Amino acid sequence: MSFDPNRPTILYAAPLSLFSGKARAYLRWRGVAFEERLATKEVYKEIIVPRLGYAMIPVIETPEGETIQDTTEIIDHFEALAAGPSVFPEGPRQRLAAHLLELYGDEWLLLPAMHYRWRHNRDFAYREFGSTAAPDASPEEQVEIGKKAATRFEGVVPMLGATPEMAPAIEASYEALLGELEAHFSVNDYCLGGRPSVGDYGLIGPLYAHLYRDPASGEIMKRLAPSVAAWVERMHEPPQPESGDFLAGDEVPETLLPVLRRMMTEQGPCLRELCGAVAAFKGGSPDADIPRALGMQPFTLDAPGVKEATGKRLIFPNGQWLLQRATDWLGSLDGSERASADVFLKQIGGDFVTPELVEAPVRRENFRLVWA
Ligand SMILES: N[C@@H](CCC(=O)N[C@@H](CS)C(=O)NCC(=O)O)C(=O)O
Repeated sequence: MSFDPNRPTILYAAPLSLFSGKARAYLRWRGVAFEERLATKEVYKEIIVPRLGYAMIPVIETPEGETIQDTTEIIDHFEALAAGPSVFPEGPRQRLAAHLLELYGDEWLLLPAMHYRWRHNRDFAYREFGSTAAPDASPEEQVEIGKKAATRFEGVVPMLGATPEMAPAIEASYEALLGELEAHFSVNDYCLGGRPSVGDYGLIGPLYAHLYRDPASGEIMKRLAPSVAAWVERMHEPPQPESGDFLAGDEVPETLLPVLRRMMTEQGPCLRELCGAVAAFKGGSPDADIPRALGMQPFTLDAPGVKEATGKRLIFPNGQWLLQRATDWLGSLDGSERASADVFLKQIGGDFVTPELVEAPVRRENFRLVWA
C-alpha cells in the first residue's frame, strides 16, 4: 500500500494492550505503512476521548483524518482498500470458521488472558501500565501511576469470571486449549493453512500481549506449546506481508476442530443466552442506548480434572455483533454451500448457530452499538 510520509496512518496503541496486538499484527501483514504512537495519558485526553467519547484503544487515524476504533472495523477498512490477498476466506466453511474464531478470541479468551495477567504477572502489569501512561516518569513513579491506571482494568477481572475460585478451572481449560493449538500449529502455519485469516487475528489478541508477552504467561506457553509461541511470533512479525494461501477445497483442518468444539462447549451456551438477553433488552427498552453489559450469566469451562468449573461473567452485547458476522455469512449461503456449512457446524457442536439465533440485530455507528 502507498505511504505518504506527510500523512501517515497512525495507530494509537500500547504494547501491553490485547486489541492493540490484534490490530498491529494485521496492519503488518497487510503491509500498511503506519506509525504506532503510544496511548499515553495525554493522548487519551487530547485525541482518543474527544474523538470517541470514551477511552479505548486501539484507534486508527487514517491519512484522510478518519478515526476508526474497533479492531474488526479496522480490519474491514483495510480489507476494503487492499488489492492483495484477503484475510476473509471465500469458502463457506473456512469463512465461517474464521468469523467464529474471531468471536472466540475477542470475547471468550479474555478470560484466561485476564486471569494470567492479574494472578501471575501483576507487578509487571503495573509497570507496563505506568510506562504507557507516563513514559517519562521514573520507574518508581511509573509503578504508582500504573497501579492507578490499572484500577479500571483490574477491577473488572472478577466480573469477567476470573475469580480466585475459578483459577484451577481457567488454567486447566487454557492448558487443554494450548495442547489443541499445539497439535494444530505444529503442522499448519495459520488456522486455515498458509495465510492468516481474521480468525488468526481474533486469537492473536489474547495470545500475544497477555499470554505470550507477559513474562510468567510466556514461560508457560513456550514450555507447553512451542509451536503456538512460534505462531504468535509469526503473527506479530510476519515474515512476508500479504503472502500465503488458505488450504484448498475449503478445508478446515481436522486439527482445528477440537478448538472449535471447545469454543462451542464453553462459549456456545453463553452466546445463546446473550442473544436472548439482547432481544429482551430491546423488548423492554426499545429507545434506550444499548449498554456495554447486560447483567451476568453463568458459564462452565471444559476443564479436565477440575470439579468446580462454573462461574459467572458479564453479558456483553458486543459479542452478538461479532456473532452476527458468522450468522450473516451463514444467511448469505444457499444450496450446497449452506449444506456444507451446516455439516461443519454440526461437526463442531455449533448447530445452534443459525441466522434465526439473532432476534434483535445490532450494528455499530459512531463508535457505539445501535439497533440494526
Ligand atoms: N472491541 C474492541 C475492544 C477494544 C478494547 O477492549 N480495548 C481495551 C484495551 S486492549 C481498552 O481500551 N479497554 C478500555 C475499556 O474497556 O474501557 C476492539 O476490537 O477494538
